[in-house]
Amino acid sequence: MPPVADITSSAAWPSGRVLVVAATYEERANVDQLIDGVLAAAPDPQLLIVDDDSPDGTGVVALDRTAREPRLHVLVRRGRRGLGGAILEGFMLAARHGFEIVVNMDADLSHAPEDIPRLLAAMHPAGGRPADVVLGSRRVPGGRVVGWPAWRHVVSRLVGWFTRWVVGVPVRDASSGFRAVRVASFTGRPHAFATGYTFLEEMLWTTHQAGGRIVEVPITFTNRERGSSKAGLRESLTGGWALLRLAVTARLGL
Ligand SMILES: Nc1nc2c(ncn2[C@@H]2O[C@H](COP(=O)(O)OP(=O)(O)OP(=O)(O)O)[C@@H](O)[C@H]2O)c(=O)[nH]1
Ligand SMILES: [Mg+2]
Repeated sequence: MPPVADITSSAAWPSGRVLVVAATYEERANVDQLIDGVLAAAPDPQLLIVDDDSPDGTGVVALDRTAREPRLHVLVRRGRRGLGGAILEGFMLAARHGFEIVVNMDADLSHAPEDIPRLLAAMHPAGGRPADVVLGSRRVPGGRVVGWPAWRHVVSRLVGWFTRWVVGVPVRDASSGFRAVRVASFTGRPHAFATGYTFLEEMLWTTHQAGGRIVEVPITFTNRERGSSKAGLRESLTGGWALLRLAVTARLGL
């Protein structure tokens, strides 16, 4: 059978500097509020939704809105799944359309769109060296998580500890999916990234390896109120395995 074709929004992309990329899978209950929030947070950034053909119609809802929102773009990937792969394709589109910075965020409103200007401002600290990645961090002073059960804190801290001390990425919240990234510093490097959640840690590791500057700014992460988590047991196991493989690569150069 021939592969099914992707669906992309048809409107032309205005030229721009910042592209917000949000991967979605079954986020119908959140996607409208996400679009409203991102477009209202600042006048310039454009928004790309990368949906993996969600059965609940998230992609259709987003595509529908592109007719009225020139700053909104949608890619519905068909025949493939995975958070990392979706974000990576977002980066590639950003590079192709000449954007300088990608802001990556979750679509379930755990990341506040109002924080986007603060992340962008930290890319260019006054008098300091520009950053390659600004990480919205829950684990620096002022950062916090609202609404998680205790076990989520434990797992998240274990992943953070492992990435910092075993893989060797000098940040406190490597699994945060809220980050501003200089597109050229990322797409210019060779990579074979994990297609799942471990993409997030791996991308920081390659940045650090290449001598890139990673800055953490505090954010409040609010547990999702609508829709269901995709970070279930299966994703946790494949993610854990991918993280172990990353540690072996980082430590032994294999
Ligand atoms: N395109 C795409 N997006 C995904 C996929 N898996 C998860 N996402 C999106 O990635 C973001 C993070 O996923 P979540 O399910 O919120 O994972 P989490 O934040 O670790 O866990 P919860 O907040 O508890 O749900 C959300 O915007 C999801 O819709 C996927 O396979 N493809
Ligand atoms: Mg979430």
